[in-house]
Amino acid sequence: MDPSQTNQGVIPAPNNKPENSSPSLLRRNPLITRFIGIFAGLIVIIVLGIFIYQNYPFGQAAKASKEFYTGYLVKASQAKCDKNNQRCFRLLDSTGKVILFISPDGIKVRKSALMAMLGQLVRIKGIKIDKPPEPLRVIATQMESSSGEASKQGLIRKALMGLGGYSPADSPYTREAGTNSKSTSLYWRNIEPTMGTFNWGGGTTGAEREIQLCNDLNIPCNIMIGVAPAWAVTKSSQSLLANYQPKDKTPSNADWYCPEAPINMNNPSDANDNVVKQHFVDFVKKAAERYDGDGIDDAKGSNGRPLTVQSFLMYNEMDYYERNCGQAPWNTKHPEDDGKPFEGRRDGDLNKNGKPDWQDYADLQKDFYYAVKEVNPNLKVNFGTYGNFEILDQHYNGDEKTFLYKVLAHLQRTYSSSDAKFAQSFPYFDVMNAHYYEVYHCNTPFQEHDEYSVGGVRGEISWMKNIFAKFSKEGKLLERPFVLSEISDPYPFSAGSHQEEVMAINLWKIFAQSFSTGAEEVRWYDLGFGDPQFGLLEVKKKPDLPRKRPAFGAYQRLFNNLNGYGFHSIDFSNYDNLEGYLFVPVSASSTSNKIKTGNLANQPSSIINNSKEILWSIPTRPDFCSLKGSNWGNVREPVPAPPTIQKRFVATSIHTEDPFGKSQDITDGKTGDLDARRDGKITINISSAPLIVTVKN
Ligand SMILES: [Ca+2]
Ligand SMILES: [Ca+2]
Ligand SMILES: [Ca+2]
Ligand SMILES: [Ca+2]
Repeated sequence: MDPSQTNQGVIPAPNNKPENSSPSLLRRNPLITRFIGIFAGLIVIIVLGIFIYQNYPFGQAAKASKEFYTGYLVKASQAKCDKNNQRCFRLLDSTGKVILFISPDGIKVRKSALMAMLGQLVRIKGIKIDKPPEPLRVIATQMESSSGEASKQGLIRKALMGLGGYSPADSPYTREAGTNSKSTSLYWRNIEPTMGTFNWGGGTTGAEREIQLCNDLNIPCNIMIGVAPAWAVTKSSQSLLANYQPKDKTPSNADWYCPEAPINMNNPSDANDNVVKQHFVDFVKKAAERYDGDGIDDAKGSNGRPLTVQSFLMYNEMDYYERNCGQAPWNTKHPEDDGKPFEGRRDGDLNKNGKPDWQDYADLQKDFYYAVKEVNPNLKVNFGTYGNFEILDQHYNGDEKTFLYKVLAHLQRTYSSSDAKFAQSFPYFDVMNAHYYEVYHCNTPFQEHDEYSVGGVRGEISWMKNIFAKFSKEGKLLERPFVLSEISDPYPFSAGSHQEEVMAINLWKIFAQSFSTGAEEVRWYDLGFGDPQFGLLEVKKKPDLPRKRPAFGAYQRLFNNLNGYGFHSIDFSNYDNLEGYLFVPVSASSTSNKIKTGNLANQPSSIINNSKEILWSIPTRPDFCSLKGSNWGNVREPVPAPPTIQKRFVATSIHTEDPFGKSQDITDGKTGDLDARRDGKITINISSAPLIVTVKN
């Protein structure tokens, strides 16, 4: 069969049948006309009846023998097949999430037919669930290719992309790059340097200028609260911090590298004692009241209107496990236990209250949540920006040893009985927040968790969803929406082949993969004023102007393409050698559209005709992560080199663009159309460098 019939780009052929030009016989004989009318009516009723019978379950018996599963048929990587070659096929939904594992032995179709259907939207009938619960092994008696399911209504969310870290509001580069999602930080230390004295800055501080920019652009602003003042930290932990100084840093830099210990929670032997925790909660309430725009104690912007934000979270990368330098003091490990940096170490108790600091963080998260909600229930509370550090290969010691799991488990265990509002409030945040760096791409847990076999950021989000699903809320598995507040692929990280051009290419790839996870906002770290290795700009010492890296242009081009678009589905047309992510326009007046998921062919022409696909070729999937090592310093390159493949788009005209600004308009049958025919399709080469292809019909 023609594979293009099940591709995303299929447009239903217009009905070109000529009108019946000779109705004279029918007009002459009304009896025949009536007979034909009744007959046609009966046919319609029968067809409709069969359709309803096949697609809607009737009663319990029908539900129990549900026989229709529709999804994209793919092969699992060899590593995931068991000895008997079971579960080697899978059925995926349009986002790459697994619907069913399929045993090839149980499918009564020829192997060659099965192979021909790979990557296509297929419909499986006669399924018998052989071995519940998950993972399902299914015995399918029939399998057929389906030209489009698309019956499920999905929500297409506007892709919100921005810059994480420090993207200053007063820099022209922030606006030039483009942003519709933003974060900024409120440092407790700067605002309340001595207890009870507040210096908010009245719209002139960095943080309030950032909020002003969000408000000017009408985009969500997300606020990180952290970095305690010295008076809020136990004295004993301050001296303890000396042990955590990086050896290569001079004492004068210590303040930057080790800014704080966990705040004083309740340490009877310390002069500051437990008043500090209440001060923190009061500070959070003041901040929330200042930026909720409800007319009470609101900060005013330069235009006289209140400054408003969307969400608050507590601490950056609080799960860092070692030395606790760099604003992340809540998951330390005692080096005196040493051996390995993570495994086997005792939990740190830097604030000396007799409890592990991760547990202090969990308790504080609950207080933080209630503080913000008390001020204004419309404000969102996010989980702190989770760095996922423990999942690095050498530190990963099982899901239940990770900071995220331990915090959730502690909150559930401690407050399910003692907090009357537990059922509504658990897990004490509305939105999960995480960071992803491309050097983690091939980490084992990430690789295992992405059913589409991309791994990387898709695997990371999937892994975290899996952690959530170990807990329940109101009788259902716990779920939370996600924000990726930092993604990046820094340059230069180590010697080797990693180049600034690779950074630009990977920027497109990681953003596309990130949006396919359903993340509500995705931000690149960063513009360049915070950390030179990560920047879109190479910021030199004054008075030199920053130099734009290729990634700056790549970011800007991606923003211009995706602004007003939302992720629709993964392109399964060449599962083995293609990664493709489809985006469709979202109505300008809202942040999301109800839209048909599944096959793009079933969408209205207004959507097909303006769809965009970000796509590139890949080495055959199971080989993708064959490169050894995956930690900082090891640069991941696809092994072996990806092939150049041909891809056909159903279109009369397309526009292609690459991360470096090279673009082309191609018309069916004209220059650039590799099939050289005017056949309603345009054929182009896809290589490992991504392209954005906009269909223009
Ligand atoms: Ca207020
Ligand atoms: Ca502690
Ligand atoms: Ca309020
Ligand atoms: Ca053509």
